[in-house]
Amino acid sequence: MSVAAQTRAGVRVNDYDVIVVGAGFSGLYALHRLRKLGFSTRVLERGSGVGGTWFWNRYPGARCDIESVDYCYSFSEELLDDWTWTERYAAQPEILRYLDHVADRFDLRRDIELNAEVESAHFEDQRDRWMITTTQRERFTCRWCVMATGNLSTIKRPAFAGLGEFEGEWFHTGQWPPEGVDFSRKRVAVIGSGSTAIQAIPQIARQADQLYVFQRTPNYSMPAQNRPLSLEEQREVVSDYARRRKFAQASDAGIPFPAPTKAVFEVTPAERHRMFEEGWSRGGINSLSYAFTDFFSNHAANSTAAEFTRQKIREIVRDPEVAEALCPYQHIGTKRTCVDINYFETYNRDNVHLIDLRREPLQQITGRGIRTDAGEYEVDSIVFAIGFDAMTGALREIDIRGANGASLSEHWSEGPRTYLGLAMAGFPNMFTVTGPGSPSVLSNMVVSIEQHVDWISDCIEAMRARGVTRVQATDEAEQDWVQHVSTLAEGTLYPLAQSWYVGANIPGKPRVFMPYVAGCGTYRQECDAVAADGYRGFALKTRSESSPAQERVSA
Ligand code: NA7
Repeated sequence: MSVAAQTRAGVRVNDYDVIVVGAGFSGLYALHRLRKLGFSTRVLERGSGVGGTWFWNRYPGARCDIESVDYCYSFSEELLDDWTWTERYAAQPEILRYLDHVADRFDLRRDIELNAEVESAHFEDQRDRWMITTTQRERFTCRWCVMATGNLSTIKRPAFAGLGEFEGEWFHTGQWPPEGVDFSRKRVAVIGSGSTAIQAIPQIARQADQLYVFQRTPNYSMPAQNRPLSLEEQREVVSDYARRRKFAQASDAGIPFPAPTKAVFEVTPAERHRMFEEGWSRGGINSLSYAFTDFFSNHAANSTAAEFTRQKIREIVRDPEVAEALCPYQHIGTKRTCVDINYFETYNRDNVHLIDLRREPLQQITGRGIRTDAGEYEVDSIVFAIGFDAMTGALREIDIRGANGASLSEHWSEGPRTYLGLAMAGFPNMFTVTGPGSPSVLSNMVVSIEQHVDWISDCIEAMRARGVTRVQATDEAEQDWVQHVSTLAEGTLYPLAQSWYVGANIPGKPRVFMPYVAGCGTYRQECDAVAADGYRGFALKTRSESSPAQERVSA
């Protein structure tokens, strides 16, 4: 199992059993699990530190929208015991500290290569191994390749006319300078009004001299009702953690709350209002959606929560014209609901100005600011909170070629195709963590990540035990899964939204609803059944069928 350095045509090649791409929540846990199973494993991470999403997204106000006590690993009781969260929703620096702590605590760093950006991954048919190359010209071979590349790790690049002429400074929230940015005495523009902007705007407003928010589509946002977490509270949670996490694993969204039992119109309007008020006071991403079974499937049911939220916005924002411009009218929840701390309240500040791009479309960036149909706004800094090429971007950025040189970009030219969100037909021995076709971004990511990493590790271990050198999803299994995911989504309101869930935010991206909507619990059962059926839907090739060359390098 040890690492052997080979020389091919004079180039040093590092051999491993497994290469994991990415050192965020997924990659760190994958390394821990695989190493424990005795696989030589190397993690390649393009950042200069571990943390993935939480390494890059350091913009002011960045925090998780799942409660800290659930947005963390459950694989180690010791880790649960020796870490405490300070707030109900941890801020980015604290989450990054947690991931750094995990890397140290489990001695992971010695197998992580930082500043190593993977450029290509090519499958070698003769040897049943992947050849991975980084932009630094390092080469690695491995039997198994685990893409722990994240769902929101490829930014949508600002493609605004005139940006090159802008004389001030500009930033993308997803690539925030580690040293931070001081906006005091500055006139700042924020472009965007998604989750990121909604977190950043209240913070920037407190610092900047003037803040101009350029909003194209208003979004629904629920109050976080964030608060400090007491030690007693956390001790209580940890004392019963196994049960709590089991509950989350069996739930739809990967959070430990009971599933709703009633449809919206099964209760009286007064009762519904009371339940929405209760949810709003409790706060969080599921403030309103937690209560009803038909929230995501019935237009009229969904509209009741949408109107409730608009009413809240009108109550909070003093200027009725600004309040109306902030009111969303699409379905609530079908584009990820935002979670905020004083977002709508921020528009009551004198130094905050909402620019409604539906009334005055953005024309271009100029040397001094931003020009819309109504005039020019002079600013010193521009913050692009314009999102990500979500779910597929990070994989498509890499030149991935599977069996017979097939390219993943071509395989996905009409939208992502996977089996279980874990594997792609024609791309043997490659696994994706929380890939398209799995609950991923519709769930508590950490719960889904642990499930995927466990499933992948168990699969690789089972393959080793059986002497399998090549495992790949069959065309048929992939086709059936793609159809299944799509049929499930069609029974909901989700595919109707102009969201990054369907790729609507990236010009030219095929419109396909990417996540699996039936929930974490059902999904886990599907994955477990596939494994129990001897990896149904995967074609396996054993060592005895391999060539002598394969024998020499097999794990
Ligand atoms: P999102 O949710 O994709 O939001 C991006 C925002 O940027 C959204 O308001 C967009 O408006 C706006 N945008 C994007 N391109 C433009 C252009 N060209 N002009 C004007 N406005 C634009 O990304 P976030 O980073 O906020 O959140 C992503 C996820 O990260 C989030 O759901 C959480 O899970 C964490 P549009 O809606 O397209 O009109």
